[in-house]
Amino acid sequence: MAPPPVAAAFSPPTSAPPSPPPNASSVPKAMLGEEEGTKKGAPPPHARPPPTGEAAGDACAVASLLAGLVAPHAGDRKTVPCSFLYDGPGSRLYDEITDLDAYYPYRAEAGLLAAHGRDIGAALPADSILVELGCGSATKTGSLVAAAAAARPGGPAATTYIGIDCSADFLDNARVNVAAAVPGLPAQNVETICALYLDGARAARAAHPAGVLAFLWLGSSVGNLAPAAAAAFVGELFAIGGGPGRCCLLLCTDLWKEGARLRAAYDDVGGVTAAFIRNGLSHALACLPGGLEAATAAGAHPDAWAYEVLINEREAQVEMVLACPAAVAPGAVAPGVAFAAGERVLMEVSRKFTPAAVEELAAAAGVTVKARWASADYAVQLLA
Ligand code: AVI
Repeated sequence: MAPPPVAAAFSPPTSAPPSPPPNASSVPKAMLGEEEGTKKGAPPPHARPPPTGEAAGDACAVASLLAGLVAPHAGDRKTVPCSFLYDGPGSRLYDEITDLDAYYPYRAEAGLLAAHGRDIGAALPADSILVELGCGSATKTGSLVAAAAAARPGGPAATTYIGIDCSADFLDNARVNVAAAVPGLPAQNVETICALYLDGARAARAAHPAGVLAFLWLGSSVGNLAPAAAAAFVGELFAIGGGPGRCCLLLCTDLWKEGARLRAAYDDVGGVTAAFIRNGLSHALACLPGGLEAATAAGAHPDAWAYEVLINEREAQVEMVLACPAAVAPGAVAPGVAFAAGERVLMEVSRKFTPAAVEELAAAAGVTVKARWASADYAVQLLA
């Protein structure tokens, strides 16, 4: 079990987003702190918990959970914050997802970084300190750091990498992996911060008050945030960094594509994603007073909920939904919570981007897209 984040685990949502999807009903501001290593020892950065979610199980996360289940606006689906997906079993299942042939985003990002790493590295400010959000074991980042180091006049000796993660185990791996990928990088130039994303960014800024920070956010996790939440997060990150000129952000995003591929990626034939999503519901119900027992007694154990993937073209997002198999009486799992037979609960949203959507996100955060590298499936952009 990874240690809990050392930094303050939660800041309350700053504002409610103006519109659905309901998974954006709060702007989560911390990362899970209870994740365990996985079958491969440590998952790739892509397999990281949601970028900014509260630590599921903490009081604030339970409050968000209740808010999503008790009284959605008329016509809105009930929701479970996606932070509940990433407990120990959930992280292991997610790791399995990244191995699935149908789950293309992980390989798409790796391919894009391999193809354009040199250019991307050279586009980062020559004096910038590379600060990776949710670095995990930094398996994909090493080559990027090497490319950035090669592009600067001082080479690796003039390069500093800071990995931020809430798992000390991952951070140990990150140190080793980055050092191995960048010959000549002095050991003291590889720093790690065990913290939540924004807290880690603050710590990086405090440790390097005069430096330019180049934040690296791999994994397309921004897609798990609704537009308003994503913009709030990016805006806050730039505020911490000191604004454009003093920091920039390398943002990786999955691209909108035809429904069949999206469906195959999120509704795999082996049912791994379904198990991942049902596990999130189990985790969430277990955090409520009536617990799983009450749902089970009503005939609504999470294993009996039907998994559905909805391709929402209007919002350009994949929606992962569970349908309740049987009515659960008001108050059985928690005060004010009831489920009707067949009722759908939104468990996760995965937004897919177009260049225009990234431009919109940047503008809403008060920054600009300065450069973009893309394949047919995936994109990396530099915001400053
Ligand atoms: C973490 N995140 C980028 C994944 C995604 O593709 O949205 C989460 C995921 N959920 C089901 N499969 C993958």
